[in-house]
This record gives sequence, C-alpha cells and structure tokens, in this order.
Amino acid sequence: MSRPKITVVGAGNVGATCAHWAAARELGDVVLVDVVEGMPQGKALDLMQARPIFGFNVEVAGANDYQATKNSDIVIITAGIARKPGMSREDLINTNKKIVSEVTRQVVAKSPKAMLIIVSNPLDAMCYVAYKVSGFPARRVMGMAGILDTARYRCFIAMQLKVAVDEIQAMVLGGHGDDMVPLVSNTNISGTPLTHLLSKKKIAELVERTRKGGGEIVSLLKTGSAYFAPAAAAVQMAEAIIKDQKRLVPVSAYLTGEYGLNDLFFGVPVILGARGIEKILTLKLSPTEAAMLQESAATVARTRDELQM
Ligand code: TXD
Repeated sequence: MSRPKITVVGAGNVGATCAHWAAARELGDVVLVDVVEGMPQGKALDLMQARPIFGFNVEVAGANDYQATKNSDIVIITAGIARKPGMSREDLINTNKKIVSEVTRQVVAKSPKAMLIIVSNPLDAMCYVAYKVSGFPARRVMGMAGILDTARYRCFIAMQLKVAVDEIQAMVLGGHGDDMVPLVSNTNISGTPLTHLLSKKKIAELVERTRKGGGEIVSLLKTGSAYFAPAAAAVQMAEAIIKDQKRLVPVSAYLTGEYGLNDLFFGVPVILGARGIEKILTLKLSPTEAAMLQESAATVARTRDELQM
C-alpha cells in the first residue's frame, strides 16, 4: 500500500507551512510546486532534514513542473499573490484568476482523481475558477476559509474568557471577506451559550475583530498575509479527507439551491470525508444571521460575476 500523496502548489508562506504541518503529522508524501526555480526544492530538502529530529517518516519533494505530482490524492492550491496593507482580497482577482486557472489545468492533467483544496484569494471566486477549469464534480473542489475564520473567532473568545480554546464551539459561515458571519447564536463554551458569559457589546467587538482578522495580521506583517493558521486549516481539511473523519466544518462549497443560493462557492457547514464534501448542512439561523448571510452572498456573487466565466 502506498502512502497518500499531497501536492501543494505555491511554496510561499502558506504553501511551505502546509507542507510542514502535513509532513509533521505524517499525512502522506508531500510534493511542493512553485514557479521560482530552486525554491520548492530547497524548502523540501530542508523539511526532509527535519525528519530525523522530530522523527516523521514521509517524503517531501520540490519541483517546478507537475511530473512529480502525478496521481496526487489531495492538491492544495496556494499559488498567487497575497494582500499588502490597504488591499482587499478582491483586489487580487485578475492576477490570481490567471494563476489559479493555469495551475488547475496542469494539476488535473496529472491527477484526475484528486481532491482540490483552494486557498488563493479572493477565496470563493478562486474556488469557482478551479471548479470550472477542472471540470471535477463539486464534491471534489472546496475552499479553505471557514475553518480559519472560525479558529480566529474561537481564539479571540478564549483569550477574552481565559479558557482553553478547545472548549469553544463555534462556526463562521459566509464569504471569506469582511462581511463573513460568525454564528453567535450557535457559539457555546462547553455547552454554555456565549451570550450567558459576555455582554452584547463585548461579543460585537469579538465578531468585528474576527471579521477583520486577516487584515489585522496584514497590517502587522506589512509584507504579506497570515500563514500559520491558514496552513493549519488547509491541512485539517486534507486530514479529514485522508482519514475519512466525517468532520463537520465550514468550507467554501459549490451551492445549488442551499441557503437559497445558486452557482456560487460560499462558506457553509459540510461533512468532510473520503468522498470530499459528502453533505452540505442547512442550519437554522436567526433572522439577523440569515440576513447577514445573504448580504455576504451578494458580495461573493459580485466577485464571481467579475470573473466572467
Ligand atoms: O483564508 C484563506 N483562504 C487565505 C488565503 C489565508 C491566507 C492566504 N490566502 C491567500 O493565499 C493569499 O491571499 C494568496 O492569494 C495565497 C498565498 O498566500 P501566501 O502568503 O502563501 O503568498 P506567497 O508567500 O506570496 O506565496 C505564493 C507563492 C509564491 O511562492 C509564488 O512564487 C507562487 O505562489 N506562484 C506560483 N506557483 C506555482 N504556479 C504559479 N503559476 C505561481 N504563481 C505564483
């Protein structure tokens, strides 16, 4: 039996960190691909040399073409440009549309059965690009955003309440933009509703910080965007598929009528397992949350229309 094969396209901050988490967790062999000559090979070799220290036994290879990616089980696409201070995710659309189209074409030619996990921004639109270009069934194309946005939300709540992060149950839905929707009504701390523990004003502040969570890091870094938590989130998706975990997590999925939305990639709760997106769940939302979700969907639909595909 061979090990699962995970390709990561784009060996920059997020891509290299995905390779790091995936290899350290021994999810499978990893291939890092980038257009910059020598860089993916150098990072792969460096990771290979970390193996004797932490004792993980998987192969990591770097390449500038797709030969080594043949028959990948999972492909994580992080190729593209990242935001600089003052830029919105939507500002990246034209450059990243070209990059994600080209990368998808090359990936699917070598790995026709792979699951595609898209990371490049603007996220929901780039999922649409990969879906259209790949011709894959919708259950095999998905975007990483909701797990990250939820992790940020859970992290801010834990910091505020000074409790362990894994006691916080929550979900952030919607597009991966500043109008994403943290579901306050569903948030609980080991069963106790968040609304019993914090004032409305405090909760509103945490929600706002979550929505601007990516931007906060962009302004601190000044030369790029977040990558540790984004990579952890993408690798959790890969792990759920490889281990058939049936995780209930928010991911950007192709909708055909769910939540009243059509022909749109959008952050919704799904069951993630060996068949990819095995089910999309329709949650009962408060009227305010439902309205916020529709507002976020309108933004995502505008960006999709700009793609003209
Ligand atoms: O929540 C989310 N989905 C995100 C998305 C969280 C964090 C980052 N997010 C987006 O991922 C970000 O806005 C960017 O669009 C991507 C990648 O972010 P990263 O921080 O990793 O950017 P880098 O460090 O600039 O790396 C991008 C790499 C870089 O090494 C380029 O040389 C490479 O992509 N690149 C390519 N690789 C292969 N093929 C092609 N065509 C290509 N073009 C660029």
